[in-house]
Amino acid sequence: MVLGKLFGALKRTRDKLAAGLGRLFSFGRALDEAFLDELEQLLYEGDLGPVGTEVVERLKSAFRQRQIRDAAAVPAFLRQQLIERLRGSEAPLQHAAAPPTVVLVVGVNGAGKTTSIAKLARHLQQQGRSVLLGAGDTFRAAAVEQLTLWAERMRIPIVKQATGADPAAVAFDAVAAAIARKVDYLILDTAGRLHTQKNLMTELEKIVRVVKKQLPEAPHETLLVLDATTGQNAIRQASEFARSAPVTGLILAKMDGTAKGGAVFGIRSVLPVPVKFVGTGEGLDDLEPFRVEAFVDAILDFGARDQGQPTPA
Ligand SMILES: Nc1nc2c(ncn2[C@@H]2O[C@H](COP(=O)(O)OP(=O)(O)O)[C@@H](O)[C@H]2O)c(=O)[nH]1
Ligand SMILES: [Mg+2]
Repeated sequence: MVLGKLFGALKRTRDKLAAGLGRLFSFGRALDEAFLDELEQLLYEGDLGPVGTEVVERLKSAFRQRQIRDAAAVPAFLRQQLIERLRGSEAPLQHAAAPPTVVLVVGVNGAGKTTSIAKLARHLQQQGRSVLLGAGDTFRAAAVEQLTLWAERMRIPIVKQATGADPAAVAFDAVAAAIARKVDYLILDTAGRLHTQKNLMTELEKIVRVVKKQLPEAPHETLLVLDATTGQNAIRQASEFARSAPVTGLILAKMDGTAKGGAVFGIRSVLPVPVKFVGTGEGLDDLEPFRVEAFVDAILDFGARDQGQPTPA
């Protein structure tokens, strides 16, 4: 497997786990309850949360049933378990039966929405798709400018109104323009005032209603952008958004520079939708489709990894 940007981006998450895992696996220690308790603690500290505990519970029962007898078999077992936990979390971006495909992007302020939209537009553009952007974050003056700058850089058209305009009106205009211009994708930015504020959710609902007036099947994707550096906070946001918006996928921004990449497991346990993309930096090309195996391999480093044996069936 090619070690891409994701592997580089997850260095801090991997390093945090690796120090402990390396210690645990490097002395030829016997596999016993103490070993497994230590492993559980390590996974917990690596922000794997309850999933770490569940996986170690599985491991403990495999150990008690003598399916696993020595420490060398643990890495492969763990890897397989973590991959299993993320089953179903890899999926391509949906597209409409007939263009345009409407992608609504939601999330709290600062999560990385606007930057991720620019990256996603670039990604689609590179696949030969035409893209239109809708500047639906009309609350912050800088937000429309920020998206406009990205659009200009990529020579992508943008539909916008003045700061303070009704975001639903922007969405309506953007959908009309997407249909008229026959673009493949319309990506709609939104404001991200705190998700706990009921009016934000009311506003998102209004945007969706307005979009449906012209395209009943749209939005084809509602992507929630979460800031991976916030760990537990991202998990909380995921569960709150899950309750109020029909989120169909996730973008995990800022996976670079965080040691909390393991939060993916916690996020997926409260909001089991696919992780469509991972943000690995601030540049236009710093977006990667999520790959489960590559992700697990990027966070696990046992030092003595090559001792791993095939997982028992
Ligand atoms: N390192 C890093 N920074 C990011 C990433 N995505 C976004 N950012 C930064 O996070 C900050 C907030 O992003 P922005 O897109 O404005 O968030 P928004 O308020 O949700 O629209 C900006 O400084 C971005 O450059 C990422 O994947 N990696
Ligand atoms: Mg923004």
